[in-house]
Amino acid sequence: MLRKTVTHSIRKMSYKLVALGNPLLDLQVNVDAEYLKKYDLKENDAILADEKHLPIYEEILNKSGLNLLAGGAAQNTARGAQYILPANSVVYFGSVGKDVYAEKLTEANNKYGLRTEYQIQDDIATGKCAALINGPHRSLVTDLAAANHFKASHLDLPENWKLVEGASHYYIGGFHLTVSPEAIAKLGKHAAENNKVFALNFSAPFIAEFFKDPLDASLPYVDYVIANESEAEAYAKSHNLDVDPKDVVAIAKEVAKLPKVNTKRARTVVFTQGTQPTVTVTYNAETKDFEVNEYKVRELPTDKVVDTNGAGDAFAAGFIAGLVEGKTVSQSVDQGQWAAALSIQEVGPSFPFPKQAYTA
Ligand code: 26A
Repeated sequence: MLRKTVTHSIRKMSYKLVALGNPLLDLQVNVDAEYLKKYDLKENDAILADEKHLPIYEEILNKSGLNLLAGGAAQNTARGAQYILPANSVVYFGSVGKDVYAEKLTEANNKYGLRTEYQIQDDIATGKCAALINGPHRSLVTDLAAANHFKASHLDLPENWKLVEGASHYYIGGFHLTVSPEAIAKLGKHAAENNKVFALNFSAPFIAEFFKDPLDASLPYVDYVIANESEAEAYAKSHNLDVDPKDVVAIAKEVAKLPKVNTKRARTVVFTQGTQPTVTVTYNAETKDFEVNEYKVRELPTDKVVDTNGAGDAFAAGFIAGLVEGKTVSQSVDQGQWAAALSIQEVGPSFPFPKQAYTA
């Protein structure tokens, strides 16, 4: 009798949030401005590595203070959301190799209770990201490797699709637009057809710039856009918007009113701006009205800032976890800002243990 009950509850258990992205191991190290200059890197950016960047990975292995940390933007968000939500709430999809890097990722994810359903590549290494910290800035240089080989068909495996069907919320790292727009569309269609919540992070300026077409193709599915001010600016420029590229409210309005597949939900655009207020714009397609709000951030004294690697992912974690919990947009933004402040006080895209509980 007891066994029967247990089997039943396991079968019924469903993960509310499904996340998709590029699992990476972060090689995080402090560098000076000169080092960034040598490789033509901006102090705050995230890029795909070119041939000329490849020596960086060797060089930083020999630098003192190197930290190996679980990274990958959407994976960080998934870990962060699971940190906040009850056990067995979040499952993450991505592709890794069969190596110690993947073991490191699994170790970190286990600590947070994040379930992963990786597609595993036999002959390709797990992706890595050189996270070059320079004071409050971070420059990220990524070699996707195995992460680049994720296939939408992985979601079709019956046990994986069951997880997709069981979820109510979906979170996509925009970085994955460089890998499998097909997988993103598959999840987007499912969410729209079933009136579930679908969120996309713009992830980096280069996505709006160089992956404009797949980005535009995914936006009709998106209920919540999450991005920062530099990504908003890149979007405005690459789409030739007739607005000031520094005017985040004007850009958010343009994005919010783009066509939408699921007309049962309004689109909300959330733009963070570092220590400046977070802006949200929600478009009501019926009345053609915009609701605009601004939220001050929870500013930290500078001596509490450890690094900002993963700060945006942590914000997204608190925000999407809030939506899963049924919180309002403004409550979810506050939880996002709380999560970002926690993560900024840790090394890399991490959260403190023992777990801290959110307070409004
Ligand atoms: C495709 N690219 C460039 C990337 C990334 C990435 N995650 C997915 N795809 N480039 C950097 N990151 C991750 O961003 C996190 C900080 O927001 C890093 O691994 C880092 O943990």
